[in-house]
Amino acid sequence: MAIPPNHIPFAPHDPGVPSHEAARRFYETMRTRRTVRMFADTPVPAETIEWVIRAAGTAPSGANKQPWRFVAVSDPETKHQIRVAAEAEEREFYSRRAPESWLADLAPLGTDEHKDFLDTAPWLIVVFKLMHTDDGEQVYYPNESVGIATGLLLAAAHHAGLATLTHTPSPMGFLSKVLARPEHERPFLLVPMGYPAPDCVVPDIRRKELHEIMARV
Ligand code: IYR
Repeated sequence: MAIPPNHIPFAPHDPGVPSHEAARRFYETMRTRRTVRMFADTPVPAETIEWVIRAAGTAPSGANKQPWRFVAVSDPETKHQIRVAAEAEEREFYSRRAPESWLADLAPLGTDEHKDFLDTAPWLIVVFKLMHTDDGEQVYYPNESVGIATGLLLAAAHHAGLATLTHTPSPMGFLSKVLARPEHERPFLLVPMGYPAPDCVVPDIRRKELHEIMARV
């Protein structure tokens, strides 16, 4: 068959075991991922973070515009500035903005306006969505694209033995300011990354069973 313009042969991934076995093993790895709010201050090499971000950058995106930027923060001063600003927003959220029903839904998670982890975690990965590319080109499905990339980021970190937290201080505009990001980058998610604290505990939650999340036609 003639190769169409701009195309190259595809090299599929071979898991080396039957697909159900490969899929099961990946599930067994991923099922141990938990959102963690208690981090150790143990350093994580920048090289690890770079590989994790490379993995995130393999995500599909609308028209392959790759509308994301991952700002990796390890500077203690900057982390602290982020903590101070995030806690100010969160204080508003917990004391005024959040309706009672939302606070009731959060109660089992034990979250509050104290965000020690923003100082403690060795890395804060701030995920930005690009409203247009750095060259001014249009982007497509940026929310879907950056959402998928962030999912890969979490999976790659977990695969490397690192814990993550998907943190959504709201509104997140302060991140653009503190990190001096250009106008076309919009804060999407704040992901503290590092090793869990030795005494780390997590909420006792359950994941939905397959029949609850899957329908078959
Ligand atoms: N952003 C706040 C509140 C919060 C909201 C949801 I939805 C959560 O699942 C967890 C927390 C905070 O980070 O505390």
